[in-house]
Amino acid sequence: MNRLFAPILLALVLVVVGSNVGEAQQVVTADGKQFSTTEMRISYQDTVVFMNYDAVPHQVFSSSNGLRFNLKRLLPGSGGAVRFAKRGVAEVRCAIHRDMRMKIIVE
Ligand SMILES: [Cu+2]
Repeated sequence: MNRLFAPILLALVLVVVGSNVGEAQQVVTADGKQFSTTEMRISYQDTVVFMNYDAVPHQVFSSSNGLRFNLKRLLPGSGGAVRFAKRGVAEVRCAIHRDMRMKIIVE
């Protein structure tokens, strides 16, 4: 996707998601069919925004107990936010690209 445009999209996503006092947001990007990090520690109630910087769709999900989510199809240039309201470890995957894996540790 157009890399100049990506930060603008990200800014829009962050505005839409909003944020309450005491809750933080972190961003994970998908680029080159890889997540930008393999492991991330966040605090309970934090939000993670997943941004697709690739030219192909991704489908980011977690089946981990108590931390399940599914962002469905994230088209190129789009993003989705997940708020983690339980402590634990979310094994995050892409349903389309099996090699895309990361862990979110919710403390
Ligand atoms: Cu993918």
